[in-house]
Amino acid sequence: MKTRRNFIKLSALGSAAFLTKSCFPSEKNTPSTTTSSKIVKPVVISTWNHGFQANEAAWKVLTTGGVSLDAVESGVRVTESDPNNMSVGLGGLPDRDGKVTLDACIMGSENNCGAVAFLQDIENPISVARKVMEKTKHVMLVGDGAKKFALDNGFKSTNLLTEKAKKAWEAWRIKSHYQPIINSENHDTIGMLALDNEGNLSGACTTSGMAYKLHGRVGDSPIIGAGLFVDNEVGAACATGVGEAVIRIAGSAIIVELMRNGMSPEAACKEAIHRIVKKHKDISGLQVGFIALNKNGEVGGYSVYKGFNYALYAHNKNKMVDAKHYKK
Ligand code: SD4
Repeated sequence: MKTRRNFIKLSALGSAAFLTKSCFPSEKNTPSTTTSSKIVKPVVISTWNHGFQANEAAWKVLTTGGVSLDAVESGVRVTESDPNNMSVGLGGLPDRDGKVTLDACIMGSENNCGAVAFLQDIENPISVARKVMEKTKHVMLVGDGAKKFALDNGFKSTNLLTEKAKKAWEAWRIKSHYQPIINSENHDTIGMLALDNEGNLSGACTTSGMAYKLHGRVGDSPIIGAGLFVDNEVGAACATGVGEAVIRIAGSAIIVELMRNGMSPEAACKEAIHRIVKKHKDISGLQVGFIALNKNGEVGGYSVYKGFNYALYAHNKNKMVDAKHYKK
């Protein structure tokens, strides 16, 4: 049943000048001015090629009566547990000291959120983040404290440094050039957003962070408002790329605010990318990508450089979409 409160919220979204009609972003680089009256749900969207497989797991939850929070957790756990993925969870590239340190956060439709950062030896940080959210009064635990909390809550200690990642680190150490490369070949952070059949939004974001980062460095991915933000009245957004640039503009929170003020998901992501570009004198190597999903089930993405893509599952179809970008 459509409550009055929901109706007001959706009317406000529907009358916004920038909303696109289809769940799939328009091919043109400009936001459509068509208003939308039809809500698309469920929808799940996630970053990079690895999102495709993660979406499958999330979709299963969403189409068997599950809620968006369970969907995003199940979805990104697939990527975390994949030893061949070298930027998330097990098999992630280590920091410059050879330690795999993980960052993750999760946010639900009731402003509920949890996060872990600089967590070692735990394969599924997203589930630890969810436990922080559900079992403590805190939002974020880091380092040894996060690990102790995980072990106390039944998580197993696992060596996350695979032979492949160790070899890559050893090869990097020969020159030790700190040049993190973020592109589609690296398959980077997974950020996932979902809208369930009840119309509720959730998001999850998880990463091993920048390869060969300084020991102790934490990026945007576990920071609510930077790597991920969800406001169930409006929409959700998440980020991938150079975390420092995302933190500096409170990227995901800004995108949700822009959507609240009437922008389409794609236009809001584009504006946030332009803000990053404007604030940096030199954007060489500065890849950042955002994805966003609003209450109507409309999505969008945008990046600084060409090469960022996302997986979109809607209308019973999972597909890869190349994001629009600022620069080739
Ligand atoms: C970080 N944002 O640690 C992450 C890395 C990433 O695509 O997303 N790479 O800064």
